[in-house]
Amino acid sequence: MRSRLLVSGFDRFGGISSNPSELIAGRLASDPPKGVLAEGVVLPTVFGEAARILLGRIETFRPTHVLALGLGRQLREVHVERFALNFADTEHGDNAGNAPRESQVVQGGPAGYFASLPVRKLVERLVEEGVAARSSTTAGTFVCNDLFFRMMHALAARPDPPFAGFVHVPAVRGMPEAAPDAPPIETLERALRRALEAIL
Ligand code: PCA
Repeated sequence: MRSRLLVSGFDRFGGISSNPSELIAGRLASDPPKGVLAEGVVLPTVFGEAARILLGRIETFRPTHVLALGLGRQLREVHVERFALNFADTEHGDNAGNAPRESQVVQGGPAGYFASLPVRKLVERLVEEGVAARSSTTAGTFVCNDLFFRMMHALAARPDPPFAGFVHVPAVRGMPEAAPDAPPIETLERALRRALEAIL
């Protein structure tokens, strides 16, 4: 069966100059790995709302694989996330002004879920493509983790769920927030396409 990839990114948040996850998601969707049918979606950086939109797209597109992307503004390398946690805590509001403190994403839900995309394989392929990358045990406690947890929680209830995971990218070259050795966006895009080719 032909793989169907749904790839998401986020809009700008918290005063950043741009969100590379939005651009990369768009480029991967319009130029997907060979033989793969892909769709992209840009999500608002809003607790709950981002997941509602992504889950709607999962319903209509019926992907075999879901890759959610976000910016980790303080990161120096790509983080392939292993766990989605049932926890939200932020000092800074999201794009709608929500700022949950020490709360559960889903009241009474499980503590967490594993990503179902092959984390180690993705990391290995990214590194082979010359991109600094590692597996990470937490996607943080802001909107990215909220999206990741809600997605995995919803998919856990389905009989034949798509493989799903979350990847944080660092600020890219040209952004004022970027580290001096930050990769150009094209490098990240190419490496992620190659990594996806290996798993789709
Ligand atoms: N990064 C934020 C939310 C949106 C994004 O791109 C995060 O890491 O939670």
